[in-house]
Amino acid sequence: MGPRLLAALSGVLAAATTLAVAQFIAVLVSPQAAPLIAVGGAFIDATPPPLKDFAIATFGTNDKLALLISMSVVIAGVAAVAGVLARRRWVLGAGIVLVLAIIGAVAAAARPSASALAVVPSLVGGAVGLIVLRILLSRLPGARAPQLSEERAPEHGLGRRSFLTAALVTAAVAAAAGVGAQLLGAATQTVEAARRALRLPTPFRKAPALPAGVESGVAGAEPFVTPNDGFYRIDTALAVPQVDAASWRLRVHGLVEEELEISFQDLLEADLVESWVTLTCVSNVVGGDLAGNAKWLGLPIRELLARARPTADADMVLSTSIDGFTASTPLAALTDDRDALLAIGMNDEPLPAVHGYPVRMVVPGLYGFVSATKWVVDLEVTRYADARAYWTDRGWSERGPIKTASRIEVPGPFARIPAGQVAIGGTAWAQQRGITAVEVRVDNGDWAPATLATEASVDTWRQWSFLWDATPGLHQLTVRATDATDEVQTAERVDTVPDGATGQHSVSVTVE
Ligand SMILES: Nc1nc2c(c(=O)[nH]1)N[C@H]1C(S)=C(S)[C@@H](COP(=O)(O)O)O[C@H]1N2
Ligand SMILES: [Mo]
Repeated sequence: MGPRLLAALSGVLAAATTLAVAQFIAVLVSPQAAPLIAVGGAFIDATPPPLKDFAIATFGTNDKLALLISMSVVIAGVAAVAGVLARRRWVLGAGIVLVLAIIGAVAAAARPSASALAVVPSLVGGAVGLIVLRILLSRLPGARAPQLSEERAPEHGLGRRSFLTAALVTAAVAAAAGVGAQLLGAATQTVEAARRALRLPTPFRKAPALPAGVESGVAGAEPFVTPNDGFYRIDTALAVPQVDAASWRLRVHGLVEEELEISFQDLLEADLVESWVTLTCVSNVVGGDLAGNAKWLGLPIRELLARARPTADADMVLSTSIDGFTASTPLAALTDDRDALLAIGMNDEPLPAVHGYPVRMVVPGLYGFVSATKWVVDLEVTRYADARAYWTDRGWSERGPIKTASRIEVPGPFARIPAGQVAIGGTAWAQQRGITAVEVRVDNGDWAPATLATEASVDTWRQWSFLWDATPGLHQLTVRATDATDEVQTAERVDTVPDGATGQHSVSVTVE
């Protein structure tokens, strides 16, 4: 390797050390203050809707991992350039490192819920990075001996060996800091420990037992109840917010006769209800899997609002998460008789951290982006004319009633299946309205009725099945649903932006 390449390597090693040290300190200060997390968070907030849509469509719920990897690649590139520059002109290279550290610090300080200490991880990391870069460059073959006396230069071992040793030591230090940060992070997960220790109270009103026959029985179809660890996750939080239930408070204020504040203990002691509700994401494409069905336990939001007494001119509730995300929910959807909940339980467990522990909103009939605020800490009763939510500011709609949808789960796309009787199966949903019919079409044939599985409630999805006499050849299967308003799911293809996709789901299969 030539000295230029080694200088580039020095830059990359210095950057790795910076990030690892900053990560380690962030565990002590605040996980959200780690530079990658803070800059990534700022990036997510600034992402234009088409790019966000592309990211979700391409990487699905791995969009965060994809972002972190892309950021690391970019930083490694910039750091390599900084190393090469610093070899000839120290200030240039050092300047780049400093700018990166300052970007990290500013991003961390600008995050919602940031404390004054938020700048510390990036700044200390940057300082360590500078020192590392300086040491490595001084050991490059042919480098001028740093300061000291001229005579000592030769025995200073300014050769490949000396550089290699320093590089290995640096890599080891960076790796140790990174691993240490992980271990320390795990050891200090007091929030997760509190979550595990939490016993959910007995519901005041239990969810009705699921009727027999809610599953279509088609092998390979999605389960009717989505297990918590298989439930889709969509949010803007690069690091999952760690919220202490004991100090959690929810403020209800704005256009109300009486402001109020409740604690987690208040919720545990309230009359909680259970409800089966299917949650869906506005970013779900036709046939997509950004939907899940769970049994939620929580306090009807209508009861809180009844205590706060919204004034007559209010028409919206702006809910805010501890990480700054906001959603605008029609006041009517939170005061009518649907089970709009301030939820603490999901499928008989405390909410998992990624799904909003300790408290989130669940509102049947509305896409998550306008209703399902996780880690919720504030409800402001207001008006659509006066306030805008997170995604509305980014090109999405201010309201988001869920559109009637259906999908084919079995057979999968491009499946090869034997001729004869084949069970086709899938799920349809139209929360708040309910599904009354599902039809299947083979190629350009007539629509034929599918068999509906039993409905659990109008707020849950409904499974269906269809027995098909498959004949050899390439076939296209298409599905459409009808909701209880007699509206048949449209074939017109509409994009997810601004208020949800429409169109019918098709799969192509080969019958052999
Ligand atoms: N705090 C917070 N809550 C949020 C979001 C978010 O980005 N931040 N995303 C919303 C969106 S777009 C959806 S679809 C649902 C998804 O909930 P889940 O991740 O539990 O499935 O959460 C909603 N609540
Ligand atoms: Mo969403």
